Amino acid sequence: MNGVNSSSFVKPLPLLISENRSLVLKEETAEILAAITQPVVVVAIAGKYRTGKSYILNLLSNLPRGSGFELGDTVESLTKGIWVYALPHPKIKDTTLLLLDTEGLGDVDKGDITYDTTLLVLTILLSSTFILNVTGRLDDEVITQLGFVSTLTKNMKTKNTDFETGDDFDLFFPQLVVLVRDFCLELIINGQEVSANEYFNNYCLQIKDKAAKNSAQYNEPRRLIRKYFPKRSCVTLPMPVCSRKLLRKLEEVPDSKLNPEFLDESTDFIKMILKISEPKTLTEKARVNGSILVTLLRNYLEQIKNGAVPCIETTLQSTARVENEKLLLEFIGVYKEKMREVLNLPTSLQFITEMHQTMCHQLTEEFKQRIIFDDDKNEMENKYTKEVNNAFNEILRENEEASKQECESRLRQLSATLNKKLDEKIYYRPGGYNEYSKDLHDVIEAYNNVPDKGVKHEEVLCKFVANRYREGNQISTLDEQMTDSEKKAEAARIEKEHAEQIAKMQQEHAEQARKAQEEMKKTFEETQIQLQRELEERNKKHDELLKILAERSKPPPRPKKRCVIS
Ligand SMILES: Nc1nc2c(ncn2[C@@H]2O[C@H](COP(=O)(O)OP(=O)(O)O)[C@@H](O)[C@H]2O)c(=O)[nH]1
Ligand SMILES: [Mg+2]
Repeated sequence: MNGVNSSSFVKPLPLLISENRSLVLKEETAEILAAITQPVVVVAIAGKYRTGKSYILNLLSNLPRGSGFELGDTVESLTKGIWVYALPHPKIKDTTLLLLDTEGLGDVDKGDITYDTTLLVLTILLSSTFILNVTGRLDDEVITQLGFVSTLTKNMKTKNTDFETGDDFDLFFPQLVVLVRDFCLELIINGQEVSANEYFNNYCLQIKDKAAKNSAQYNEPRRLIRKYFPKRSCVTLPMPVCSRKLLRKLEEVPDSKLNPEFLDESTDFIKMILKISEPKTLTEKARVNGSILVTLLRNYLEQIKNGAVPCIETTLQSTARVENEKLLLEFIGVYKEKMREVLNLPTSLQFITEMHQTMCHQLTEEFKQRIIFDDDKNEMENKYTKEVNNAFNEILRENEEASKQECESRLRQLSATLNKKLDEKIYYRPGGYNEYSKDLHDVIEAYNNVPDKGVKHEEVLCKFVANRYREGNQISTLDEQMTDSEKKAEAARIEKEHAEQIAKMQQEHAEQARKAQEEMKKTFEETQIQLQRELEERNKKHDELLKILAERSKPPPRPKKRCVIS
């Protein structure tokens, strides 16, 4: 997660504006700033009005001339409150450089010490590098301008107690860069030419001997500057141009017409600021991003609005709470998004579990790293685990629902023919239950062969089958009832047929008997006739024979002169 950078910033935007002598957060800008999830390096500039603060920030912003922070070429300050511009850090990867331009201290229009101090306190608390822009000489005037540090213990506190010593301000403070503009003197200590840094640290901030006159008053701001800003440096810049006329239109002056020394030294200054400015942190570990910065600012403003002295500890705690909650939401969001990317629901429980473990492995460590503050760490980690589990369970539920939908839809498709047959009452007939059972079995088999139905495939099938139970029962009962009466009708039919057959056979038998009798009678009669005839024939023959015999038994007639047979 490289985070969102500064791409929404095309020009500097007002972050805090003054309304009725109080500072009001510009929500539109806060929203854009809060979207920056990259770590931020915050470079802020403060100092008197019209001392070239906006001009130098524009050099840092690298924006085209005329499109950066607006320059005030009249006495009236143009920078009301705090303005902000964000750009990708030119040297540190995946980091955003935030430039904060503050309203001039000692603005004639707003000669209000409380207002100036509030602005300074907020700028110091928000920045990682705080540039104090001064003009002219590197002398007591600079210390006077840094004199606000003496009032800081009254205007901010680190712990939520009534007594503030400022002992640990340095832990939360940015590094200090004193930038002296229009500087034209030589810096000499004990006859030796020294750098601005050396001069500032060894001369301007020198602590006087306690015995010296007014030493306590002299030493106090110096002691506090040394204490609160252990990391500090001082740079001088010469006049950019000589002519007053050109000074007023400095942004329109091309580089070629700028004082070459100014050009070189301002370029070195920009390089040095980019080099020494570190990403803003809340604690050793917790890096500030745009979102955290806005939350910090909101918290500080809330306390100031309620008339309280801004407390770093309270602010950090509530900021941590708010930011950790945001972080939690962000990570849960990423977890859900990534899970949805890899999962094509419905899918197997095993695959979801494997993906869940992979995601947890990838995200949890990063989450733990990004939790702000150790105090909250265990609680946040537990909350994170709980939320990830909730998200996991939600995905499981979604998977179950997707599987249910898929399985039901499949079953609906597959049982369309069966349902049609049911509508057309095709199964309501003897033997219909067998056909119904076969069709249902085919549906189930086809359903079982459908791949990737997910975790609910059995449950949906069981429900489907259970829902079919009543209808199957109805078909089965009807089938049985219809089959019973059918069987009885069949038996009666067979019995009747049998009886008819028997009757028919008896009839045939009788007919045959009758015919046989008739035949016998006929044969008998014919035989009788035949016999009669034969008898008559025989009698006739007998008679004839008798006649013959009788004839023969008559004595033969006496032969007449004929030969006699002997
Ligand atoms: N003398 C002087 N004037 C400058 C310098 N830089 C910018 N200016 C001019 O001072 C005026 C105010 O500049 P600006 O950056 O708006 O000052 P700011 O009010 O501190 O932000 C403008 O007319 C600039 O052209 C500088 O280094 N020296
Ligand atoms: Mg300005």
